[in-house]
Amino acid sequence: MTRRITSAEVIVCAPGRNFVTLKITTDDGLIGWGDATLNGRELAVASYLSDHIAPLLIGRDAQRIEDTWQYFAVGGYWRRGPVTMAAISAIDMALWDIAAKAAGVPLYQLLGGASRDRIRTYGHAMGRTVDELAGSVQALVDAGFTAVRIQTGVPGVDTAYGVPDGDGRYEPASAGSRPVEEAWDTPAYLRHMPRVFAEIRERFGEDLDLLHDVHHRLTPIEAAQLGRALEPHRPFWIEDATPAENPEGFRVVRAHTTAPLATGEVFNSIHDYRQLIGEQLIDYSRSAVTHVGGVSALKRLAEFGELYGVRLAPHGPTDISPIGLAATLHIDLAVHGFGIQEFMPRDPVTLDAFPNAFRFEDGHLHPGDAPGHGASLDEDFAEEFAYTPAYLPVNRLTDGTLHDW
Ligand code: KDG
Ligand code: MG
Repeated sequence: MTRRITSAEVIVCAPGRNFVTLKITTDDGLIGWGDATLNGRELAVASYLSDHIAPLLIGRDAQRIEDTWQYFAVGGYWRRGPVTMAAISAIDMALWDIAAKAAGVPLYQLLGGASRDRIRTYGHAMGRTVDELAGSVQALVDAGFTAVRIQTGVPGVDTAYGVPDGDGRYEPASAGSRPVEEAWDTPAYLRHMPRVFAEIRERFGEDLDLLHDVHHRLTPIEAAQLGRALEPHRPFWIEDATPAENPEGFRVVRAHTTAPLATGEVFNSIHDYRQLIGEQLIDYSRSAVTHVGGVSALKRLAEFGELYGVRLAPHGPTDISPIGLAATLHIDLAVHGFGIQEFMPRDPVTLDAFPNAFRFEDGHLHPGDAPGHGASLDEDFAEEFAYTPAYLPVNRLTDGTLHDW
């Protein structure tokens, strides 16, 4: 029995922020939804999908998920890359959604069933000062989180990754025709961050897990220094301590610290992890279902990591749409080698545009039991929110040199 794809539509909209969504329909009336959002480069993926891929999807058997993945990832000749892989991710998510809907079960049941009852998450605590940060940590603890990512301003530096300028939510991409320029000072950061960890540990005690995202800003030896300095305060992990495309750099970091390391949100293939996982240079793989190749690829990554004790900790910021987050949660629930899930609250208008079945309670998420992955796009509602160009910031050192953001 076959189930033919009859249409593949790409919808670009901005309920709360920009999103690219793929809607696949089959000849027996099933609809599958995929997230193809690539922050700051949305239209490239939309064109890749609608100009090059959608025409090839028509008539294919929606049940041949693995063959379709290989058809576009290998059959396309040009391998990998964020645009290609975001497109493939959306197709894969939509086809798994259709498969689970056809079976009448939540997606995790097709992925081996639940390996746990609920998914532990970490929240984002942020503040320009340590006092503000402590207030934000407290709010997360009050909401039930047992793990928090701590990001704060560095004295003498005007901007900070992960910290909003004013009150309210943090959203790094900003609307406009050019990226905003931010500032960075590595020595000031390296002096400040251990004091922040000490203070937060002191105020909140030993039980709370503390995470921190360096966002690729340190050289390997600087990252090693940070790891050593934070070690007494027991970080749960240090994320993207050094640019991820230099896997040998992680050998240097590893040689000097036992602080757990997480990386991978900018990766778009399991191949990017071969050395990092194979040599046990990291402890958590951080890919997004939307960027690494969908449900099939994220599950494969979790299983590769299991061989080496590297746990899956999927990327879950606001630029992963509720469709991407929903698909992620089914994998988190099903795979054995799961670590923790990032969870950033979405703009309420985003949640109105993307009805979904996942639920948050007491620091944990569950994907829900609706057939499929449980999320979709309300197209009529979303039509009111037109795409606006927006970019991630760029970063400069105090002397004006461009630096990793
Ligand atoms: O698009 C970039 C963001 O997703 C990224 O800055 C978020 O680093 C991030 C994280 O860990 O959530
Ligand atoms: Mg990150």
